[in-house]
Parts: sequence; C-alpha cells; structure tokens
Amino acid sequence: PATYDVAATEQKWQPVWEKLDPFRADDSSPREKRYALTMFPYPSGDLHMGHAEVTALHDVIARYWWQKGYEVLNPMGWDSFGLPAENAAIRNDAHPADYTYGNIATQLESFQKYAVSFDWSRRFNTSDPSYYRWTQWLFLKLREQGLAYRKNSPVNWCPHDQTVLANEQVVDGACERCGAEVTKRELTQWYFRTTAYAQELLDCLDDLQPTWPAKVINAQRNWIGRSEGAHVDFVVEGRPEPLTVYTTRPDTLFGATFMVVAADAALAGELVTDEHRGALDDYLVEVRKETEINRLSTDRPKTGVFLGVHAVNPLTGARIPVYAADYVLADYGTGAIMAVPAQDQRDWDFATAFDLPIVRTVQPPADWEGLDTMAFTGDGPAINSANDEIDLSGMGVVEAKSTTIAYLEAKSLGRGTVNFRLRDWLLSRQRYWGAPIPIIHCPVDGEVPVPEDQLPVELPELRGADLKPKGTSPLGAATDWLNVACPTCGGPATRDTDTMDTFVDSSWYFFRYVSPHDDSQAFDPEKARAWGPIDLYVGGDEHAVLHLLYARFFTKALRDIGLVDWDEPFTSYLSQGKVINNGRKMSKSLGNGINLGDQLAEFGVDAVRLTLVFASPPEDNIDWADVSPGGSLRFLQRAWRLSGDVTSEPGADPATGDTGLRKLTHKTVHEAEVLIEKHRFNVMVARTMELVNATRKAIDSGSGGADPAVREAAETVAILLSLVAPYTAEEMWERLGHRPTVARVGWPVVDPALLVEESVTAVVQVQGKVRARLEVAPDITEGDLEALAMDDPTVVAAIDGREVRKVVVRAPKLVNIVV
Ligand code: ANZ
Repeated sequence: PATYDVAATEQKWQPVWEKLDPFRADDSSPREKRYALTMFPYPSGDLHMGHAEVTALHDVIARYWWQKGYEVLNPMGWDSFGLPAENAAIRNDAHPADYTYGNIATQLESFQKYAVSFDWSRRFNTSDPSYYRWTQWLFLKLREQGLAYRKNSPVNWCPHDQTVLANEQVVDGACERCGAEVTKRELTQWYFRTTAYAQELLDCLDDLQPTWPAKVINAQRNWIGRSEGAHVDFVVEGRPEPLTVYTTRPDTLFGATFMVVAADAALAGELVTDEHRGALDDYLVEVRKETEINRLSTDRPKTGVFLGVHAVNPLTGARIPVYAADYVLADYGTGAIMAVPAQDQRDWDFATAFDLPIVRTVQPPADWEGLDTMAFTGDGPAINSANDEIDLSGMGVVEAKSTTIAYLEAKSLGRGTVNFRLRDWLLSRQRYWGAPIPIIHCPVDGEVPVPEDQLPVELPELRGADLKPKGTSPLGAATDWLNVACPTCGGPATRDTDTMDTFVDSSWYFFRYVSPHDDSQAFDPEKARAWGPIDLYVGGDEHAVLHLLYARFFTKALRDIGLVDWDEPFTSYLSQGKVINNGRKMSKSLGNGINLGDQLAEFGVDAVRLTLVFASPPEDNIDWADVSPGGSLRFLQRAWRLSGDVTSEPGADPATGDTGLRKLTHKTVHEAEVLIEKHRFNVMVARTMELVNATRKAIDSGSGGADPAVREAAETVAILLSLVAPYTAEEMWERLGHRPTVARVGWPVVDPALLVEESVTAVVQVQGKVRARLEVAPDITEGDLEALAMDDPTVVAAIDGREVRKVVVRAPKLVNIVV
C-alpha cells in the first residue's frame, strides 16, 4: 500500500503500549536518572492546542533521554482545585468534584491517545485528600518555622470572585482570573513569608541565567525588586517615636520639604490630630475605591489631606508638614516617605497642588528645559546641601548618597538599608474548592494547629447554592464541620474557614511525584535526592513570576526544614510560545479557535505533533494559519513507505552498503543530538526529512531496497521519528521486522569514521582576489596543495607570466599568491 491508515494505527498501538508500559520510571534502576517535567493542567474541559503543543515539545526531550539510556521520570497529574469547578458547581447545583473528576477522565483519555511518554502510574490530583493532606502538613511545617503567619492588613480584594488575591494575581490593577477591578480590604489573613528568601531568590537567578529564558529571569528580578537606600528617622513634634521613611535617595534629604504617609496605613490614624480626623476619614473612603496602579500613576492629579502635625528635617532643621495621600502605599517600605519635590515628579505634583516649597538639591544641566516645570531625576552636582556638619556641595548622586548614609549612621538618625518590592504571599482564600487551612481557633489557646494524625482536614460536603461567594468562606456555613473541640484544652473552638490559594498545591507537586503513593510522608527524601532536581521544566511564561517564584520559595523553605537538599527546583526551563491563528490569540470572541479534537480526527496524532514541533523553535508562537498538518501527514507517509521498500534482513551489516547514504545517516544522528540538546527540535525534524529524501533516492536508484545501508537509514528514521511521531515510528519499526517498542531500542551509535568529511574546499587567491576553489582531501600536505594551485588554469591565467614573489599556504583551506 502507498499509505497507512492513521486511525487504525492509533487503535492498534495504544493497547500494545499500555501493556508494555515502556515509560514507567524505576526508582531502583542503575541507570543515570533524569527528571523531565511539564506543567500539569487544570482540568477545565478537554485538552486544547496549548496542551498539545507543550507536551509535544516536552516529549521530544523525555523520549530522547529514554533512547539515550537514562532512566526518566516524566510524570503527569492534575492541578485540580480552583474556581472554575466551583463556579460550575454553583451554576449546575452540583459538587465541584463532579466537574473536576469528569474533566480529568476526559483529559486522561486524550493524553493517552496523544501518546505522551508519561508515567501514568504516578498520577495524582491536588484535590485528592491523599494529596492535600500533605499540602496541609507542609503548611503546618512552614508555620512551625515562622514561615506561615496571620496578620491584619489591607489586602487585594476581587469584588467579582469575592475573595482576596495575592499581589502576583493582580495584573494592571485587575483580577488575573476574571478581570474585575481589584479593590482593597482590611482583613486578617494567612501569609507565607516569601520575603525571608528575597535575597536568595534573587541571587540564585544568576546561576539559572544560562539555562532559563532571559525574559523569565528579568520578570523575577523585577518582581523581587531589590533597591538600596536608607531608613531615615524624622522627629515628629509632640510624639516620642520618630517617623521613619524608606528612601532610595538619601542624598536629597536637604530637599525634603514635607512628608507623606499612606492614607490607609494605621500610621496615618495614629498621627492625625482630632481636628483633622474627619477629613482623613472622608478621604479614606475615596482611597479604598482606587486601584494600586492608579494610585502610583504619575500622570494623575495628586490628592491628600494634612494630618495637623509637623516633623523636623534632620539636616535643615526646617519644620515640615506631614500629609496623608494615596500615592504612598501602606505595604511598601515603611508606608511613609520624605517628599523631595525637586527630584521626584510625584512629590513635585503634590507640592504644586498643595503649594509647598520646592528646593533643588541636584543641579540640572543649564540647558534643561524642565527647570521651572518638573522634577529632575538625573545625576548632577549637589547644591543647597550643606549645614555646619555635613557638606555635599558638588558631589554626584552616588557619592552624596554614601556620604549622607555615613553621616546619618554616625548620628543615629538613620541607616543604609536594602529594600525589596516582593511582598509576603497572601495564601488564604474565601472559597470552597481548595485545601482547608489546618488551624483551629480557640478562645483560650488561640491558633492551634490540627494535630498531624488528624490530617487531612477534609472539605465538608457543600454543593450548589451553598457555595455562592458571600465575602466570607462558604466553609463557615458547615456548622458540624466548623465547631470542634480545641486539641489543646478540649473546649469549644472553630476551624479556620479559609482555603489555601491553589498555587500552594502546585508549589510542591513535583516533590510528590517521586513517591506519589506514600501515605506516611509528603514525599520520600531519598527518592527526591535520587531524582531531583528537575533537569528540564517545560511550560508557558504566563507563570514566569507566580508559579515559578512560589515553587522556588517552597523548595528553599523545605530545604531549610531539612526535607530536601535542592537549592532550586528547576535546573533548566524551556518556555514554549503560543499557538495562535491568523496572527491573533485564539479566542471565543474572535471565533478563530482551533479545536484540537478536530485536528486529531482529520490528520491524526502524529501529524499534529509533528506540525507543532516542526513549525518553529519552541519559544516562538505558532500561527496555525501558516502551518500544514496535511503536509506533515504526507511526509510521515513518505517516511513510512521507506520501511516497506527495505528488502534486506534485520541485522544486515550496513558496512557493506552505500557509503554515501551511510555518511548522511550518521551525520543526521550526530546533528540531531546536538540540535535536541539545544532545543532546536524543528531543525532536527528538517534533518530527518532530508534523510528520508536521500533514502528514497537510494532505493529508487543504485542497489535499491536490498542495500543494507538503506535498512540502516530507514531504521534511523524510525528512531528519530519515535521522539515526535510515535505511531508512525512504531509502524515502521514493525514493518522493518522488529518487535515493539521502537521508543526504547536505544539511540543509534554514531561511527565517527563516517563523520569525516571526504573533501574540503581550498580557496586560491592571487593578489588578494579569489581565483579558484579546489576540492581537496582534508589531510592534503602544504606542498601538494601549492602544486595543485599553481597548476590550475585560471590561476595560471591570473598570474599572467608575472614573477611569483610569495606563496602562503594554509592547508587544507587557503593558498595566497603574491606577484
Ligand atoms: C525620597 C526620594 C527622592 C525618593 C527622590 C525618590 C526620588 P523603589 O526604588 O521602588 O524602592 N517610596 C518609598 N516608600 C514608598 C511607598 N510606601 N509608597 C510610594 N512610594 C514610596 O522606590 C523607593 C522610593 O519610592 C523612595 O525614595 C520613596 O521616594 C518612594 F528624588 O525618597 B524616595
């Protein structure tokens, strides 16, 4: 036959592979271990093009590692807690588990058909009590270390989802999930102390730099946001304690003409005089409606209220007024600033609006056009910056900074400090479908951890309307569940009703895969040591800050608790592009979505996988309008036909075959290795196509299908394709007279002798001009090369009888003749 039946092939091999189970990771294997991980999906509906792309790319590496002889851990599971299941349950008067586990079953079936080399024996769902029991246990471990704690503070509130959000989940002032504008609320919530690792999270990025995408590294650096500056203490009239500010520009202290406290910080309420309290309260009502982005924006009229108190500038001795305003944030620095209008635009705008003094302390260039209209944030000599004890005059910003810090430290007026933008991770959510926080609140004993032997704290049965968001957790309505005896005193107490952010579940799932069925511990530390850290993580860069940062934090925390010895979870990271259509993101509203199921039905698994791998380098977007799954299928049929034309027996000695084809085969294998290691999978496919074409030529000419070199080439094609098109590869392998599975036969051994180039091109120049190119043996001697050049007719013509003064020979590449 000229073609094979795609659907029949899929049906034929799936059960065979299921039996053979070729990708089960053996903990006790003596082979060197590799851990390949791709992000586990959220079970919303069936798999889509995005899943198809990321797993196809990821599978090239995982299958390659198996062929290279490693023992590979390539697990998969489901990140199955979260809001969509809960919202569906409310709509359908059902339980979130119905939606969740129904979709998981669908996705599992699709994954198996899609033939990714996952070790399905290790799968789990984060919403299984056998998993979240350990999420709860880890929460308690972190709490023991002071890394999980509860505090009252203004938090991000999504009015649509009726729950708090972590800073990382607020994008441009809107809820990352539903797009609603995020507001602030004062609440007591649980936090993980991510800031305890701010410096280390930053430092380790240097080590990850070579093997992680630059944009992910940069996003994390910016998110951690380290800055160097100083804390400066200002005396406030009539107040024993100083008002401390954080500034990155202590050099501008002489120009601090007023102070501003975050209006929504407790500090504002403490400082304000009775006379001004009413105004502050009114202002606060307005502030709470604002988003953080708006508040920090520079091109927005400045608002604020005077608090009725004054402070003293420690360098000028001037009495300066203290305001409350929304452009200062409660949870950054100390929640208070020294305002330096001449060097900070927001302070300039505020000073202009409130008619406050502006004193330049950095001299702008003479021709600077902003002299009367704006703040100067550049470098320049210090002016107006001297008193009896300190004189910064003429110094540049850097020197003025360090001089000021030294002075403040000597006088105990302040100290140099490092500040991070990174906040602690707010982890409590007022929703149902998550891991309950394993804490009991007792009027006598306070916060009491649920004893380990009582974990998991399982979710109470709530469904449908009971799950409707009401601003407090729906768990509070399950009174039987809520009311418990205090584990310490036995008196009446209540459970914590919040659940954990689902990002907590995914911050440690890669540890669980090393011993997924262990019900005596979160994971086996020995196995974690044997398998980890993850050699390659493949996923999208929408997780650049959120998930990756949280997973890095968890790894460091677990290391310090003594559970692992990894510093970082993901040694290298590959972030794949998106599948788009007609130049645009696929979306319902544009109606340009590509349905994976339809594509698979039309072209088959292999053609879709091959298309996704061949379309572009993995980091680039794939425009489905530009690719040709039909072309991929035709190529696969062409490759498959080779296997039918081979007439030599399995095991025929290729050494007796066509050397030209053999050289190409070995070169292709060699290059494929290099290309795969460099993640240039698309080029690897292109090379495989060239080998297919050359093999076809050899069959149709010369000694035809009987040549053992043709068998060698066809078998090599099958092995190369086993990384990308597993069904076609297996079918070829069978037709070539072998038993399944081609996926584990081992990578072809390259004969170095066949990689040697037969000839190289030598260039002959006369008077610096190229006159001839000669095909010569790579090991030609200088004398032979010179003689060959001198004999060449075009060279003879170029010399034109003139006297040869000098001949420079660099064998085997160059002859340079000077006349
Ligand atoms: C005086 C000053 C003068 C400042 C100047 C800047 C320029 P980064 O680099 O992001 O850390 N700041 C401090 N706490 C703040 C808060 N809670 N809300 C809003 N702004 C705050 O920024 C640090 C600078 O941002 C600090 O340095 C402070 O203003 C302001 F010519 O102090 B600066």
